[in-house]
Amino acid sequence: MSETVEKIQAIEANAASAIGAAETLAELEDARVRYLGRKAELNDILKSIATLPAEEKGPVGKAGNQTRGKLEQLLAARQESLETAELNQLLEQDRLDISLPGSPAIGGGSLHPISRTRREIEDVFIGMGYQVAEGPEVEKVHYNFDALNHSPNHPAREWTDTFYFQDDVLLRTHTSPVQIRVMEQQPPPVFVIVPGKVYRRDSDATHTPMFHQIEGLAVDEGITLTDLRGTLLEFSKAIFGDQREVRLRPHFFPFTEPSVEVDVSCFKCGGKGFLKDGARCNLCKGTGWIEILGAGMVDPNVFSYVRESGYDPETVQGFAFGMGVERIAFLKHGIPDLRLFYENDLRMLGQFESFGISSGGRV
Ligand code: 2NM
Repeated sequence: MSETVEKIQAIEANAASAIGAAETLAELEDARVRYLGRKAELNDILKSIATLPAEEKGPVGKAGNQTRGKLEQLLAARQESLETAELNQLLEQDRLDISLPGSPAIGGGSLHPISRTRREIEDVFIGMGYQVAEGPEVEKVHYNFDALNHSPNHPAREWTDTFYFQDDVLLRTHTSPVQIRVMEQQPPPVFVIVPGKVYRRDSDATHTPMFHQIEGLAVDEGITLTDLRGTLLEFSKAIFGDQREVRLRPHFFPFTEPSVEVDVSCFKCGGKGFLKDGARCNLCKGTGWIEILGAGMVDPNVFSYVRESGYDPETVQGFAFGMGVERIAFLKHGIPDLRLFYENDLRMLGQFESFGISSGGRV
């Protein structure tokens, strides 16, 4: 056998083992360039056939072409098996296991404790036959102060206490102006509660510049302070527990005469002022009573502003009351700082999730 044919056989053996050893398509391409590329040794040999002695031309040409054909086959086979392996690896990496559990569900929302307390309070009065009324937060001085019998120099009118837009337009400081608007719209009898946001220039642990009020108004012929007391006793029992009692203390409000502050017997110590272990009750500070709202008999001067729509100060009587929703929620749930209601910290809000959601009579 000629030396050249032996060389071809050696090339074939080396090339076959390089092809078999290629682990990636890139390595296989290197082997192809090296053994079958333009500058490959086998190529040089085939190109030099013309210069060989006549008796060698045939065997060298045959051996060279056979080797080239065989290597091309080996390359194609190796390429196919590497491509299959690569594809299988990709498929394995991308496999989607549809039996795995999904990502944790996003928790359901819940009513804000202020909304919930507001609806609980609304429900108590809706149960007694009251209607819910709402009105504007941007209000005229006439409805916010004048028609509510505030004297021209009443301190609440000061710009230091109240947010003004203009001399006669402000952010309402209570929801009472809505009661005047209701009376303008409908003659007595009227039984309404008015929930909503109110604004005062005040800010510390127990006062926020915006807070929520619920006020109530009952007007008819023959309404008395006793009706007010009975209504607020039922309200207190519904919100703070069946065993509660109420007491009325004299007070002053511009729009009511007489005016009272209303206390509920302490629901922590049962009104005793001390706890089971004898310690002074820290909720009522040992007094047995907790202040929950202000109220009174509507001043006849207020009716005179709405006389036109059927409120004759000589023939109708009414009671009114007002409470802070934050204050009720904070007493009921023992929340230490009113500002916590507005930080929207889910650790706080999440503690109110499990309570039933009441519609407050509306959606
Ligand atoms: C309170 C306390 C006492 C009140 C009075 C009126 C109206 F419109 F009838 F005059 N609305 N709200 C009132 C009375 C509000 O909040 C502490």
